[in-house]
Amino acid sequence: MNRPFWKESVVYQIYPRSFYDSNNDGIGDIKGIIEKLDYLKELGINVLWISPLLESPLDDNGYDVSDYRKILDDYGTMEDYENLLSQAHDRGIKILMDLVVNHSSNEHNWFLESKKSKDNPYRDYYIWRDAKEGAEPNNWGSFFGGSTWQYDPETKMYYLHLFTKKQPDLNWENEKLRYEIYDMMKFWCEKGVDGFRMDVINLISKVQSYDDGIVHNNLYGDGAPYYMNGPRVHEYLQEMNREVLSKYDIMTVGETPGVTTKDAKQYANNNQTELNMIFQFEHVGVGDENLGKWTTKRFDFMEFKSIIIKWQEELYGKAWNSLYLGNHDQPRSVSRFGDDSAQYRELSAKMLVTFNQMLQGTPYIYQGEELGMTNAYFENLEDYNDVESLRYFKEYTESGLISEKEMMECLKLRSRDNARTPFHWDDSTNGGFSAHKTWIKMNPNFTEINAKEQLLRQDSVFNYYKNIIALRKYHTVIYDGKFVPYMIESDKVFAFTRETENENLFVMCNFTKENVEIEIPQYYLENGVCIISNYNITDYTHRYILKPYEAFVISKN
Ligand code: ISL
Ligand code: CA
Repeated sequence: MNRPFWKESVVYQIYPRSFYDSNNDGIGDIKGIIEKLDYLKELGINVLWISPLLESPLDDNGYDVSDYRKILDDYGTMEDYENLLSQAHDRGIKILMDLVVNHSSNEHNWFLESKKSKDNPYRDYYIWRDAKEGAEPNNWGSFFGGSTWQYDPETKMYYLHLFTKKQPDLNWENEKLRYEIYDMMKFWCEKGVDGFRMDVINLISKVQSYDDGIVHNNLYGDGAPYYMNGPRVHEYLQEMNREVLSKYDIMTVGETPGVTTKDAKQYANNNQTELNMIFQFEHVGVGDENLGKWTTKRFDFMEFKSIIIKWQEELYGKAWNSLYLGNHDQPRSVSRFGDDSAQYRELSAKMLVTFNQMLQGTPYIYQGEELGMTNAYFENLEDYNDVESLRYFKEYTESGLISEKEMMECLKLRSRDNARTPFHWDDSTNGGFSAHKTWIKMNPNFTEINAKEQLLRQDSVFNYYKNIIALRKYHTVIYDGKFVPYMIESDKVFAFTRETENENLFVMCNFTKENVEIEIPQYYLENGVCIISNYNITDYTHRYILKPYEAFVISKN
């Protein structure tokens, strides 16, 4: 059967600042990625998504681009990037670029021009509004705290920024702007990139009335109904598809907070008029409360389970899922969904990847996840770097919504910095990442958790990841088998089967540290073969006691 490469791939996400520092300035770089391509090849992944490498003042670590055609000096040169493309391609690895076009940096030339005067040719590249009764045009709160509007004294108007004030939103209503973006995308496609991960691409179309939003947490109004999956977003993506995407053999994944399965079926429709797939957020938002993600509550397993089942069932045959448990915006997956204690860290990391990779869709691995890297759990506010953590700490503690002590606990569990500390290559200085003081503090546990040790050890998390990735080559049921949930009522295990005419899989994952009694269907016991198990067990019985965080997969032909 002829399948597009993006359905058959396992994607690995690199956060370049923290991957590998080749010139010892404390910052990861492109040459560092090139040096580690063989490591990635060994793991078995075949697509890399690299977080932004472009020119940026780094207000949001590169998600604020000031030149869409220039590599940031910290990371290297255009020549380095071209070299990375060819070296990766030589190894059969494709590269996705992170496309950040809902907003640019306020230091982008377009914005510098736009703010000069009301009749500047670039004025309409951004979203400018007059004050309303002497204040912000509406009550919307930004993703990173504060208002979404910033007053600019030069022309006495406000500009919209859904993220920080250094990330003004681009005005997609303007056709000229849209075609500049398409040209820029073609520039990168011609260079040889194999696709795009599109940052918050479902926010690009705004309801033009700019009405106030409902106030949920007593500080700002919720603008989401006016900018999430807005009125023209599908029109814009179809235009982008016609003008750029359809002209190349590339892969696209849209980052789309706040989407439902219905939205997904439009964005990632089988006719492929928009994107190949999207990242949905429901399962990583489980348990969010009135202060959003800033809570210390453990995720609710039953809710998590029903969300995953819904996405698996509703997209089957209609659109393609992307499968992830972590990325640079989320805590470490083993800390959030597993158990990062010394006793269960490796077992639960292996259980989680069994779960994630046996679902239907394209799996994503976030750097370090394949070692079972854990949250950094920084104790001091000074150790945090991320603009989101710092701004919310200030806003929520100063307004009295939460105490400083409680907010520190929330940061330890949910700050994006947990996943942004440098990769652990070995147990030497700074985990072998760099000989220089690192741009963000190291997670001190690199002495126990590092790639060098795990590559050598047969039963490491790394080798388990390698095995599970390799399974996809031999068991095509992993791509296209129908997902059928099993033991739906259990609040401890996540179990399901994957079914095709030629082969069926029985997948069992214990999400707790308790023993759990289960029944394995006779069908899978007669001539079934265990293809992976995190306890290395090969023999199963009808009545079976699962051990803590146990996971296994039985294949039946
Ligand atoms: O990180 C989040 C929750 O903690 C999300 O709200 C996040 O801001 C949202 O998913 C959008 O993320 C993307 O765009 C942001 C950037 O900061 C993120 O790193 C990026 O993944 C703005 O460009
Ligand atoms: Ca460097």
